Amino acid sequence: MTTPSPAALDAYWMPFTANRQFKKAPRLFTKALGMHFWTDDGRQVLDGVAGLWCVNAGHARPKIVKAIAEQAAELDYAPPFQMAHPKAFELAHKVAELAPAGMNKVFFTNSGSESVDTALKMALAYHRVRGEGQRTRLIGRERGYHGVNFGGISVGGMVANRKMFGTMLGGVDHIRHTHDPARNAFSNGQPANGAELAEDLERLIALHDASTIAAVIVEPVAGSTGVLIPPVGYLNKLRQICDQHGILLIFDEVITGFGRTGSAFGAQTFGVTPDLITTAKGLTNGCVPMGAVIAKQSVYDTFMQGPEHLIEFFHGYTYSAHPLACAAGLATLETYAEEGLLTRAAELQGYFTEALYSLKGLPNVIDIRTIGLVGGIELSSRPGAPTQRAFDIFLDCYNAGVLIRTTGDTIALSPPLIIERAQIDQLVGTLATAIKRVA
Ligand code: PXG
Ligand code: PLP
Repeated sequence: MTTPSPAALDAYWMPFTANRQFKKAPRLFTKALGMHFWTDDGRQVLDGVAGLWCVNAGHARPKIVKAIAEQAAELDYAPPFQMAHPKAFELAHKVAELAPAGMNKVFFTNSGSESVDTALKMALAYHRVRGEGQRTRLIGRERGYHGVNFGGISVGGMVANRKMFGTMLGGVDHIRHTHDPARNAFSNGQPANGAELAEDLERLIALHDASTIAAVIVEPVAGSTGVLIPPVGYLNKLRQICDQHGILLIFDEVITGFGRTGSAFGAQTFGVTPDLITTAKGLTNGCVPMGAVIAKQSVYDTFMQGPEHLIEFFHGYTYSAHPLACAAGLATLETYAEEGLLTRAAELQGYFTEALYSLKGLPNVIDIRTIGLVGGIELSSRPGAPTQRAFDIFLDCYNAGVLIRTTGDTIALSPPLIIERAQIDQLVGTLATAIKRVA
């Protein structure tokens, strides 16, 4: 296959991409299998980021491919409002089995962004059903990423994703982020310093009063903003403050869900149970778009009052619990179980961390953060040209046959959980060469 002409690339307005730059030198994948992509000019590229943090079992897994194909032929679509199909219930059960104890109700969406907006609406409605409808405030965190819908960008904390879009949701506030390189650089796992940053929530409670706050949403590990790992004790403290004040705690596990940190969910890795978990990505191994919100039994029960013939939660999507997505999800969870993938990151994290720490001391490397099979390598920015150094390293790796991801001047790695040790060596070795070459 030859690279398309500029005219052939014209109509597609690409998401989160420098369109003009890209179309001058396009990068196209035309095939994927296991740990690899292939480009349109036939080059093999090692996938260091599981597509976009989603292909946790690797690409084109036969069981998942077969399940999707068979489902398309058998039942392509079924309306999800006042109707259903069997696999929606089966998948919800399987997801609930993996979730922390007591979190056993599953609401399906089509993406992480939809999961986030669903969870925020659930939190608001939950308090209203309980007779505390004045709890309308939502609290996010600086440097949080919660997708791109209006709720998500409102509680999110990335200025570029917010500044163009007006006032967004009213009544939102943010606690401080936990990134503290001065105290925590090269922490190797959870940083020791910063549990007290959870007390920033008390500042907002003192300002707004707890009786106005519905929920707090955080990522257990912030992914998109540079792999920020929670300090020891931080999430426990957030949980404790929320409990004390009747505030729901939402963990956005769109990245950390389905094995990324060494357990099914980050909640389990860090031993803290939220009230709602948002997921997407790894739920279907990235094959068919799907997300889910997992709720505590007690949250669900609160809704199940009033006359039984009335709808309890006025929310849902045309494609909630889409049959193809449910089939993909069931086959994905079977694949994870058969191959022990949800705990594989815990087994490999020692090797992965050691490999990444070999980059310490290379030019411009100012921090390395790892947990499970996620890694962040932070580089000092070029004066006056933030993001350029990391982007040049991205291109260098790509040309050398390895796909990585950059955010700001941090390189993020999140390989499929099937990665082998030799492939970790290739990933980190290629990255080391690129860091030196680009310096
Ligand atoms: N919450 C979190 C924590 C995420 O990481 C979303 C919500 C939104 O999911 P959807 O499916 O609507 O994209 C995400 C998505 C990156 C990157 O480069 C990360 C995401 C998406 C795109 C790029 O880090 N995470
Ligand atoms: N816009 C219009 C005009 C619609 O009819 C619908 C759904 O019926 C939507 C938006 C929402 O679409 P979805 O349910 O796929 O999110």
